[in-house]
Amino acid sequence: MAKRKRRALITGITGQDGSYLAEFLLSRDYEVHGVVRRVALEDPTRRLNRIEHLTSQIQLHAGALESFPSVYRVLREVRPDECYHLAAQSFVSYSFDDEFSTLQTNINGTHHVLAALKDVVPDCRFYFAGSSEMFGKVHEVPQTENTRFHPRSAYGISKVAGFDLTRNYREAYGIHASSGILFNHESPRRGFEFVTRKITSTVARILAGTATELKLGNLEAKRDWGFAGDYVEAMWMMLQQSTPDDYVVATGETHSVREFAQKAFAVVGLDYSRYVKVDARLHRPAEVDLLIGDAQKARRVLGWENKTDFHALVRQMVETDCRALGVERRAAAVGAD
Ligand code: NDP
Ligand code: GDR
Repeated sequence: MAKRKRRALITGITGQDGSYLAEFLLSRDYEVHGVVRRVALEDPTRRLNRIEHLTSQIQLHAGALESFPSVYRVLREVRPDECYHLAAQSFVSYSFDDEFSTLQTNINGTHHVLAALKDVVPDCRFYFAGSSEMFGKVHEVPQTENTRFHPRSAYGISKVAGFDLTRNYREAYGIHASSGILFNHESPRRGFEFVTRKITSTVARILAGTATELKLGNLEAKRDWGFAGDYVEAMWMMLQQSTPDDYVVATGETHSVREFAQKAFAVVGLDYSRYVKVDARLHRPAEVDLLIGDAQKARRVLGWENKTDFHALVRQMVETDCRALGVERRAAAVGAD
């Protein structure tokens, strides 16, 4: 008899990570299901754009993260072997504008998924999308699984709560629940509001003649930036372990926003200092100044490795944005110099 395919459910499948994870799981012969907001099914061209190329291979289910019955229903319909809980209000800056919706979506959403999973499919393995924002005002450098949390935003607080909920479901109810403490990871599919994509998409627009400057906030903030495609593999690896646990996933290198901008403009032969303008309104009320992760445990236990370096990441993002605007020839001509 043919063996049943392993079945994965991804919340947040329409996001950057969800799209790469869906591709990765399909390549491993999983049956892939995703939870999406009902409006996404009504407006697929815009709202499903990152997974457009996958829609014939995956099954989508309408569900509201804020509603326990709706999450429960999807889990009962799908009965997954593995559940990757990625859905969240993920933009830190917005969490200062609306703490309430960020806390509600991120904390209750995680609680709903865990509570339903415990009832419907207690053997299902669970992944929680934790974040380096939990370290916030860092207590040590680099940050490991043992570094104390000190979140600096409602977003960071919501992720600490999700992390604690995940650990508690593991310890109290024996759920195979793991958290990845993932540091920033980017790609050409990154949302335009995040600083990396804001920079690379504006570089392309400047080259195309449709923008003349780039307004940024804090140029000195330092982040440990990796490639999303590499990071989703770590999520999967965590759920293949016999024992659930928590892992830092990071490159171990840190760069400032200024360095990112400098490099991105340099890819197309431009001097960033002529275009970047600092706008004080883009500074955050409480900033996370420096993040750099130590992923030794993920390397040792999971066998995970970071395959994309900072330079390759910046170049890939700039080139993709230039291609989308038809200015890749100009960019390539300079890049070849
Ligand atoms: P994105 O912002 O690209 O995607 C977020 C996803 O969550 C989207 O599918 C979005 O759906 C969904 N979502 C948001 N709000 C709701 C809601 N109220 N109900 C249902 N779905 C909702 O994030 P990433 O892919 O970059 O990140 C994935 C996860 O990993 C997030 O939890 C994020 O906080 C976390 N994380 C990300 C890191 C990174 O550097 N990328 C680092 C560490 C953690 P829709 O398309 O309908 O809006
Ligand atoms: P972050 O990502 O907050 O680290 O959260 P973001 O790209 O928004 O900010 C990174 C740093 O850049 C500084 N910055 C700006 N940021 C934005 N968005 N826009 C600007 O114009 C700008 N100018 C400077 C910020 O102050 C900050 O220091 C991301 C998200 O993916 C989270 O979901 C995830 O958990 C963390 O990474 C790890």
